[in-house]
Order: sequence, then structure tokens, then C-alpha cells
Amino acid sequence: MNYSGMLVTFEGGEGAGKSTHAELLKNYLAQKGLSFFATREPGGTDFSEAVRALTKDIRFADKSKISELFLFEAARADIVEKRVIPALKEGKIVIMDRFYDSTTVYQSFGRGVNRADVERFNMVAAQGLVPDLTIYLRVQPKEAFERKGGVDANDAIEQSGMDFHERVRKGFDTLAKENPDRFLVVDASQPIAKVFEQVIGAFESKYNAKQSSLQKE
Ligand code: T5A
Repeated sequence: MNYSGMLVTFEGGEGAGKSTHAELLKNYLAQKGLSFFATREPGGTDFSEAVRALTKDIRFADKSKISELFLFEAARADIVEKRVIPALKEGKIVIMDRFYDSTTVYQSFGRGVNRADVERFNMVAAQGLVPDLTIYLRVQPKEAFERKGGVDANDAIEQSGMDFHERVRKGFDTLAKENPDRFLVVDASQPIAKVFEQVIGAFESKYNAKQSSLQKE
């Protein structure tokens, strides 16, 4: 797909600091006068926010893992088609708090759905989009849960157990190794300011590279 914008995704386990850094990046872009659109997954449209509530609802914690996969893909398909693709075509920087790497990791590495199936549905829902930059905030699940105040008793995914969250961490490590050009791995146990320095460094370098390649076209 041809577009002049730039897609930046934040990934990592629960409480890794994704929302914190997505917010800091938004402020940074606003100060620089750059045009951006920021959203989260699942969520970002009325439909996808309704699906988000379903994914977290503890009453449905025993739903089939394939049902869970399709919920995330359904939420993704809506935000991608209605907001993300139009923003990229308008030349905006799109910031996403989670994207399909979360599905590969949570639903395949975590839940055990066949990885090829998950990746196929990711591509369908994302209409083939690939992030320009994925910032993986890496932290041990135990530490992240401590700083966010513990495991939420009403959240079906947070309640999946420490082994599950450990598989999630290993899954992100695997994706980062497989996609070194796209992934920036940041040690998110460092202080917020230190983490953000690295986020900005990676963003600036990708942004400048993208601008020069657009000028050459
Ligand atoms: N999911 C999602 C799937 O299973 N499949 C999918 O395809 C998708 C898209 C989404 C849930 O859905 C699952 C994953 C999730 O279970 P969510 O709310 O987006 O839910 O995800 P969470 O990770 O649960 O969101 P959190 O808000 O809890 O985590 P964040 O955004 O990573 O962390 P943040 O920024 O809110 O920070 C948490 C706390 O830590 C502090 C912050 O100030 C805050 O208090 N903090 C730090 N403290 C010290 N040092 C640092 N470096 C810190 N960084 C942040």
C-alpha cells in the first residue's frame, strides 16, 4: 500500500509503559508541529471499543481461543479501515498503542493458536500494513504488574497467569529478533525519561529516513 505517512507502534506486556510513551510521543510531535493520529488497540472506534470491553470481560474468560483471536481481528479491521489508512494517506504520523504483534504474541505464543493462522488473519485485518517502527518496551512481567498496582481481577487477559505473561514476553523477544529493521527494543525497567530518550532517537532516525526516501520518489 502506498502512503506518505508513518506508522509507529508500541508493543510490550501489561504495564510496560506503552500508554505513557505513546502520550509523550504525541506531546513531542505536537510541539514540533507535526501532524499525527493516535489510537489504541483494541479500540479507537465505537465498534472497536465495544469489542475491547468484550475481550477484557471476566465473565467470558472461558471463551474459545479462536473466538478471542477473531475479536481482536474484528476490532483491528474497523480502526484500520476507518482511521489508520486514511490518516496514513493524508501523510500523518500514526501512533498505535498495540497492533498485530500483540495478536501474534498473545494469541499464538500465549494462547497457542497456530502462528501461521494468526499471521494470516493479522494481514487481512490490517489490509497488509506493516509498521515503519515498532517500539518494544521490554520488562519482566512481575516488575510491570508491581508498578501498575497488581493484576486486575476483572480483566480476562491479565488473569491468565504468570506463565502466560512469561510466554508473551518471550514471544515479543522472538518477534524483535525476527524483525530487527522494524523493532527497537528498549529496556523499560529504566526510568521513564531514559526510555523516552531512546524512543525519540529511534523515531527521529526513521522519520528522517522516510522523509528522504519520499523526496527521492
Ligand atoms: N491484547 C491486545 C491481545 O491479547 N491481543 C491483541 O491483539 C491486542 C491488541 C489490551 C489487552 O488486550 C491484550 C493485551 C492486553 O491484555 P491494554 O490496556 O492495551 O489492554 O494493555 P495493557 O498492557 O494492560 O495496558 P496498560 O495501560 O496496563 O499498560 P501500558 O500502557 O504498557 O503501561 P502504562 O503506560 O499505563 O504504565 C503502567 C504504569 O507503570 C508506570 C506508569 O506511570 C503507570 O503507572 N510506568 C513506569 N514506572 C517506572 N518506570 C518506567 N519506565 C515506567 N513506565 C511506565
